[in-house]
Amino acid sequence: MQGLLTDLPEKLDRMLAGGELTWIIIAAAAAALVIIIILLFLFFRRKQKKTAPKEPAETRRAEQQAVEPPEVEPGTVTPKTHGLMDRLKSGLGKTRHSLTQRLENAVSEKGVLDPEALEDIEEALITADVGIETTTELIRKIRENGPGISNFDELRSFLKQEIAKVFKNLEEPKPAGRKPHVIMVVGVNGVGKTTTIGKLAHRFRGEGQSVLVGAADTFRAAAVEQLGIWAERAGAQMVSHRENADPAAVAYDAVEAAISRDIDRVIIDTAGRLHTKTNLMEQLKKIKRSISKKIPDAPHEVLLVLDATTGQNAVSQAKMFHEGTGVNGLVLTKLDGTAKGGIVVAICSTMKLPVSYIGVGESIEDLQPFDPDRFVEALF
Ligand SMILES: Nc1nc2c(ncn2[C@@H]2O[C@H](COP(=O)(O)OP(=O)(O)OP(=O)(O)O)[C@@H](O)[C@H]2O)c(=O)[nH]1
Ligand SMILES: [Mg+2]
Repeated sequence: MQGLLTDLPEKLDRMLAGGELTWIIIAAAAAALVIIIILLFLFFRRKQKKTAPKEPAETRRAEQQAVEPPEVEPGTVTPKTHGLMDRLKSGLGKTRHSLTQRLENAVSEKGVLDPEALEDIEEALITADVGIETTTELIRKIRENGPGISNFDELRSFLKQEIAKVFKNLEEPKPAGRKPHVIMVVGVNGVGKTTTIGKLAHRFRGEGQSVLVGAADTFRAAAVEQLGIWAERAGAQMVSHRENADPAAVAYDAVEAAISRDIDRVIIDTAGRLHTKTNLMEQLKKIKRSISKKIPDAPHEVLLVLDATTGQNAVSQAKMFHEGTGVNGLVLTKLDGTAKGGIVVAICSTMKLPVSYIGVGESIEDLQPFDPDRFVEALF
């Protein structure tokens, strides 16, 4: 080791004379330069990420967590039709993509609707959860019109027209003769009842109506809190009791408060029920009765919220709730999260109940009144 150190100046002299040291210094400087450039690049990239606008999903989540109520001016949530269509199209994107691809493949190969093509069309509709019954009926009609359908565009417009018919002539809930119009919202756990109430309240406030929400989901304190945040954001009033209070008493007080405060719309939130438990259904009936003690023809709307991603299970939920509570309108949520948006068709044709609203995203604007023509237009 000592020998090495004593030899070092000599070695350096020799390297200098031979020009080796100059090369080593140049190489070291070049390496240092490269390292500095990489560090600068990483530094600017981080800075850029920090200042870049948030992704829409992040923004939406942040929006939902915000407790500050937005300024809701009358008319602010009546988006232009093309805006609604764009949102609907993007919400139904998964369903449309899968369905059109399958249908296109079914007809494009031969240009005629032979039994094999019909089988493929049937499979495409069933995969989109249109339901066996409706699909069988549609296939029968396509077969009858066979010669008139020879390409994808013809098939598409035929299906649009036939599916739109499923939604027509369904009895809509009648508006209340006088104030307040009472809406009771029911459905199993986690389907989106409270979120839908928040979106609805925002929509009605945007139309210039006064809104009061009743926190009749008293099973969890968090449920009242969640509804409170939505009410605040939408600019709605809220009536709530303590945790575990009688939900029917909350509903009664909410309607009473709405009458005395001259409110236009009352929306009652209820707990997520397991439709298989009869006692829970009994409680919903009790809530309904207590509402009608204040206003005999209320609730004017019993809206059943169904999660579109649960597929055919939503049909059995609809049957159970309809039997128990006399549902007169449906809300299909989370259509943005599924390729099986055809469930809307299956439920309407099975239940003969109108779809009042559809949820196509988590943001406050992502609830639309259901328009059959717009829906089929966005579906294919
Ligand atoms: N992607 C998407 N998510 C939705 C939609 N509607 C509701 N959600 C989400 O569904 C989840 C459950 O919503 P809630 O409103 O709490 O459901 P709930 O029916 O009130 O649930 P419980 O009170 O527990 O019975 C939340 O994360 C919502 O953001 C929708 O249309 N699209
Ligand atoms: Mg809830």
